[in-house]
Amino acid sequence: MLKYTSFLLLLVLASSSTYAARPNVVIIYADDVGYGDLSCYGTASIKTPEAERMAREGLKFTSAYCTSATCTPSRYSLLTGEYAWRKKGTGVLPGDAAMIIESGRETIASVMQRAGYKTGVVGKWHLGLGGENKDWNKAVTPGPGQIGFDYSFLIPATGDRVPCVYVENDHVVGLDSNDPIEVNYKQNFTGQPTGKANPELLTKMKWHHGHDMTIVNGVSRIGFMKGGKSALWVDEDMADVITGKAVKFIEDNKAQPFFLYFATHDIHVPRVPHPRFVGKSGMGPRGDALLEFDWSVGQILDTLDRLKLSENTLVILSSDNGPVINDGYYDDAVEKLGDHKPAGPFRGGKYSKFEAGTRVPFLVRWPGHVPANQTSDAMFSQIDLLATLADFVGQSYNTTTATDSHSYLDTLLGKSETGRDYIIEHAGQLSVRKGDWKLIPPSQGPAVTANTNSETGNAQVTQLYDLKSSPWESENVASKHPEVVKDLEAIIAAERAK
Ligand code: NG6
Ligand code: CA
Repeated sequence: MLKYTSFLLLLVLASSSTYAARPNVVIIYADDVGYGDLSCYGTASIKTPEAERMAREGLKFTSAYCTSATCTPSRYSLLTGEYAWRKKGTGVLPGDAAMIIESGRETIASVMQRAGYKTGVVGKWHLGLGGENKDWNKAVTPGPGQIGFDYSFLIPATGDRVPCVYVENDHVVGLDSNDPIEVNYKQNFTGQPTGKANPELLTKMKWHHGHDMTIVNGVSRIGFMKGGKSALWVDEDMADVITGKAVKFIEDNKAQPFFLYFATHDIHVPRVPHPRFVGKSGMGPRGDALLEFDWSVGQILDTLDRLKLSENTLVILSSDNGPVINDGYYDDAVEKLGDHKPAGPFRGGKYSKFEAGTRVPFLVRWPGHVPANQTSDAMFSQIDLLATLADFVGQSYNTTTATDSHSYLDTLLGKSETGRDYIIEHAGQLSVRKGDWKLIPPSQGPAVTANTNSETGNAQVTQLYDLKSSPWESENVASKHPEVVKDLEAIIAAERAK
């Protein structure tokens, strides 16, 4: 009997120790932070000490990519392991869109859940919520809970899109049932002021393009909403609120393996950082929002240190698309940019086919496991995070849905310098980078967008660049290397045909 009990005890001990050994995973996903925006990537115009700390204590990638030059498709691809461009309806979504990831579909979260992790998402969602016609006053489902998240605290779409409320575990936070909330993306509600009709009510900043509809907290947004006054967010407090929720998720789950997807609002528009960051960067609200982002990163790292979880937590920091200066508000971003180069040495930015559209900061920290203070030039794509993290936690994954995801675990952990063979970059259409070659097939549309004044990479001709000699994609050598053009065109065609 004694023997049997000690055998049982041994079993319990054995299983609990494997459980405790499973490292936590945190993805910090910035919004619109460019390759050159963090001081660890070389800018001298701004100091981002917490991201620097991540680079010092971990691995910095120089050739890591999000999948698309805008948010929704990048986030869709990140979570599902399928390129968003394979699927209709995965462009930048309005704030009342239905959820675009099917309920029950495998995601990074559900893989981690299957591995016994507690899973949470905090921050910007922008993947649609609920169905087509939803009542925001009731449970809004489907949501993160249907694709593998145990906990969610969301900005439903973006900071510049209504509804301007948080949604926690399917419910709008702080809603008063006597003041129901209504959302409409087609027409305004009678008597509601808008940024267009009532510019005198815009106390924080004026809109430059778009963003001329419902006014919340002195800022006009995209879309119309009415009611829900007690639930409206205060932009200045947003980083504090969501960072607080992310920290709490870590604290609540410190005794078990957890996966946290922490998607900041910073540094997307509207850039309305907390007063303690205002004026601190000398670059106006965009720079101040960067400092606020960096502060959020520090809060996560500090929490892991304080709870003695750092050695047992893999932290990944990246961004959903490249940088943009004027994204629709008069917020001094253009005027106060100075010498700062948000895209670093690369051309373009958010919305662009050029490198800066999708080449983003990518830092990996896992003290004692991932080499500290190292740089990796391996090509890595966020599309591979699903397969790579599945590998990390010893799970198989659904290769019929996560069709584009492949494990590069050794690359992610800095054990190998070999990354992807090629990177597919998506901005309206597909471009490809293989080795030092970058191909942008001919495309219609303006070379520079009128509103954001950013370079799109559109050209009527085929563009081929040698990124080694021309990182800024200025010298088109397509006519000199027809065989390279053919090879790269074939890669795109084969990817499309998959
Ligand atoms: C654009 C918005 C831009 C931003 C972007 C989405 C206008 C004119 N511009 O349509 O301000 O919200 O969508 O950004 O409305 S993203 O990072 O979420 O992809
Ligand atoms: Ca974005």
